[in-house]
Amino acid sequence: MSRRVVVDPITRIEGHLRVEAMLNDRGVIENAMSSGTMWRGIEVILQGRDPRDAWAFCERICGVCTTVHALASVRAVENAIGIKVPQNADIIRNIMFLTQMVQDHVIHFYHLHALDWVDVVSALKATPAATADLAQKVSPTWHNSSPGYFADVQGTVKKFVESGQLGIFQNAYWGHPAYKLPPEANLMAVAHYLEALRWQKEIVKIHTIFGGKNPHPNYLVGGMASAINMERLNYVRDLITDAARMVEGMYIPDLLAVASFYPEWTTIGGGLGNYMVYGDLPQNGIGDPSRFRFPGGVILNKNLGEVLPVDLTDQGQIREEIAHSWYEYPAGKEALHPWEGVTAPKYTGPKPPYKQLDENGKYTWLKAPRWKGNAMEVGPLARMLVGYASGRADFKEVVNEALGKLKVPATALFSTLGRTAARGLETRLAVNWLGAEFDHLMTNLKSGDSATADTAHWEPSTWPADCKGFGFTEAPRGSLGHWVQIHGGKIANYQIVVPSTWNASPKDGKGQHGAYEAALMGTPMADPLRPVEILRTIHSFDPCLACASHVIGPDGRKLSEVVVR
Ligand code: NFE
Ligand code: MG
Repeated sequence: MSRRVVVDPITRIEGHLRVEAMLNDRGVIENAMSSGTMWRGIEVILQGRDPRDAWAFCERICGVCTTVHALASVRAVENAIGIKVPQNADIIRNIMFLTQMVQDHVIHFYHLHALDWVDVVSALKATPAATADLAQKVSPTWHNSSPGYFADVQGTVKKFVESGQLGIFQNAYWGHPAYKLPPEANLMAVAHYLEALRWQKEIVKIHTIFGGKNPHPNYLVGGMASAINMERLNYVRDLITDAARMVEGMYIPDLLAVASFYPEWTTIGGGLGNYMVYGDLPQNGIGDPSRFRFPGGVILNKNLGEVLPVDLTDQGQIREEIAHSWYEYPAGKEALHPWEGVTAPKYTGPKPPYKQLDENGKYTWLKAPRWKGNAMEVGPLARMLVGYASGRADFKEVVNEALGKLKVPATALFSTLGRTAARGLETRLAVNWLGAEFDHLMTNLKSGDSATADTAHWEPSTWPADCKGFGFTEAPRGSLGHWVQIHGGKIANYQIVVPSTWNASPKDGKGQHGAYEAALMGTPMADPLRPVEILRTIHSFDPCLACASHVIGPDGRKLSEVVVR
């Protein structure tokens, strides 16, 4: 008789995710379901609108990956119409992209994921002087490391805990035996949690300088509309310098220090072993993938010896299935390429509040995207593996250095901890590239090239009557694609396939699980009433269900529930 653990909603993510895990007699997860519990329908809202406005609607799918849908959207429309943007537009978009990636990954590590590994309450037992010794050893270049500094942080945490109002730290599993850090490491991590919180509001000023605001900066079909001057550009340079110092001085040392206490998590949570990357960060236009900083490709069955090509326009490659999703397709259709995609919601689940979903029926608002019929994992781990397997020296250097420091083999990457480490390693690449993109922009401006947009095709009268296009990017959580069909100057169909839809997808028609579900299977759970193991693996993907199902919330859902039957 198996037991079912239900976590709904999973917190410290974006959006509304429910996980049901079935445990065997030994307390090991033997089956799992990932369910997106709400729906909004941005794809439906876009029909009939002006394609030049699509980015502004799409961008508001999510406040976390706050730029990526706008980027994919303008690229899709430009691809359909046949617009080639000036090089400075690509560079500014790359700067926006990298700013988003660095901010999002740091927030994920400290504010969404760290508390799965760091026990805040244990930090009260730390000796500030010993914490200072540890901090000076772990992150010798980081400035805040005195005993007085850590005593102050500890005092702040103490006030929190003694007030009995833990606020955002409420409802965690403090004291759970799965927490392995000594009190000093916990105190150091809590201090850096607070520092990262202050830092992340600074770095996004880069978005406000090039895009007018954050969240949801402005984009433009044809390029970028950025009013920039020298004083602002100098400020951007300072913000990039600070970001690099923070990533190298604090984030990466903390990541490696925390990881060293959890070696068992290099063998848990690997899941599918199939990885997909569309690629991004053009150096010679979006039409030349050979010059992307993030190379695209597919790895199947953990085979790093072969990287297969991905084609978003090949109707046999990317297709969405709905065998276990609350949607309907036209009669006889089981899998549709996004250009033929249909978004017709049909809820057939139980009336909420419900105790459990049926794994043999439909159980989620997410479709199941597949690549040549295979379930795929997308995101930082996929990107690091594809870069590594493609033989790229920059990827190999950061991966090999981390494996060496942690004294683990490359196979350790296929795991929950590998996923979390990959996110940090790509942040090292990203912050470095951010500086390089900025330097490139400055070189162009100094040489007199200040064009940031091509508006020759702004008027719909210059467009083909019927056209279709695709746009893509590598969002923080993975490969993102938008597909648009334009008839008579208006959007006839718009389909979005999002990173978290790939990762959080349900089973497909063949019964193949999505990445979250596959990664949970085989995980031993110490205490099903406090399912920290489920949180560790699910958080390692950094879920965003707002993106995945383009959703909002109905009334009356409980804020937190763990049911064990
Ligand atoms: Ni809303 Fe997003 C990212 C996109 S979802 S966070 O990154 O696209 O996976
Ligand atoms: Mg979609």
